Amino acid sequence: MNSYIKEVIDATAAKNPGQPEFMQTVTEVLTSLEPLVEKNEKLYRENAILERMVEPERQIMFRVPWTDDQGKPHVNRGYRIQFNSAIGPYKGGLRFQKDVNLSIIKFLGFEQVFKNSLTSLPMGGGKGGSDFDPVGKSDAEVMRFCQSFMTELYRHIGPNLDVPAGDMGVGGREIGYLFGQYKRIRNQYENGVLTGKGLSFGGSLIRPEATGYGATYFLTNVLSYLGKNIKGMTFAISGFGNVAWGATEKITELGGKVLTLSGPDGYVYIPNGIKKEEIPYMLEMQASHKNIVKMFADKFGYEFVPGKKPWGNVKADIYMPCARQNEILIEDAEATVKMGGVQILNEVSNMPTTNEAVAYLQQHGIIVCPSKAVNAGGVAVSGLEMSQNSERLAWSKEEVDEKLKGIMANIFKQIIDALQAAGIKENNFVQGANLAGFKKVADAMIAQGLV
Ligand code: 2IT
Repeated sequence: MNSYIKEVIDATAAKNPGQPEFMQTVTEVLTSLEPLVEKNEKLYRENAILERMVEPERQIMFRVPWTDDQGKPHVNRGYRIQFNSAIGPYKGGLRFQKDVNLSIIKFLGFEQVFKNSLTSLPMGGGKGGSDFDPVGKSDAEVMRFCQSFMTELYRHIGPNLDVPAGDMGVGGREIGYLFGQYKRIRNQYENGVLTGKGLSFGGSLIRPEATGYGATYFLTNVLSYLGKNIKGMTFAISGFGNVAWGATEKITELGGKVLTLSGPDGYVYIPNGIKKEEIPYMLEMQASHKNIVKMFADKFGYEFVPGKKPWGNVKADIYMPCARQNEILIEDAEATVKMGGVQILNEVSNMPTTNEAVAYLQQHGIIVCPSKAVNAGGVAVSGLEMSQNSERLAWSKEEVDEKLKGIMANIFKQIIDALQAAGIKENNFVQGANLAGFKKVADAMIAQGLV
């Protein structure tokens, strides 16, 4: 390994003990940058590019007190990591989930920097959230939590400073409550401060669908590059949330067959592929906030496999994890290869695959499309929402969708170009995405001096 890369990985590990997810992505990204760092080592060292790339510009952690419907007090921890603003204001979602910790928010923030760069829109990288568990909470409890969270967060964000959005556990309902409190405290109608808003107050058409649609558009670019077609291809999808829903809709529309959905409780097996009319039920399951996928199997009479994930258990042409980080472990990768039949892993959730599992799948001829590129459609349409808010105009569904398609095609092109520039012959899209996303941010940082 290049000595500069090794030094920075080692120093980052020493400085950030107890942050396994953050170290996982730092190791994955930095290691893959070898061709670029070899070529530019002197320049990058003089500008402390790698050292600055792994150190967030600002890290905010705060107390979030709130009371439940019985009047009992609770205290959660809030986070906002403002990772890199070289190419635009910090931009990235908020995750409300019980396991959230500093390592998870930092891994998400670090990945967001490169993902946002790949969209070609002027957005820096940030991420935030809380260990608040939305499962089983009433609307009123969620509202009080969001108001308390924003009462601290408002002073750190703004349309030209930092623009949060949703992620796991944060959807239209939460963004509405967060925006209401921000507007009240600031006494200004700055709707560009958050994206993923409702249509009546500055939200963009296609934003709810954008991550899943974009992931499917990305895949269609990959498939045509490989001389293949999505029609008739089979898919195993995990999750049943917003991202899985958008992907399922678009895949089904384009003639693909979605064979599975999953939840924390297990997976549903749909032998002939989900039917168009069954897809809207995914939204009802989400709105119930129960977080169980068995509801789908019960409703439509499909087989439910408790406590398992589809990986290595279900044969499908394409795997599309849409649930959470590290859901495909080395044992899942081994089972997948042993079972055979899987051609492409199209990662939709952020970092769904461990570094070891990615390497194993690639070694065994499975093409891995990295989440940084595949799921960038979500934040890309957030960027388009910011544009519409600045213009004080709203674009049509067709206009946003066309722009999203163009952005996803352009991301794939950047990956191919980066691999060519580095003289890499194999279809290592993981490396290509890192090289392309990183280079633009590094160039901007060098131009702006040591800040
Ligand atoms: O992971 C992601 O890119 C998101 N959760 C969306 C971020 C955004 O600002 O729309």
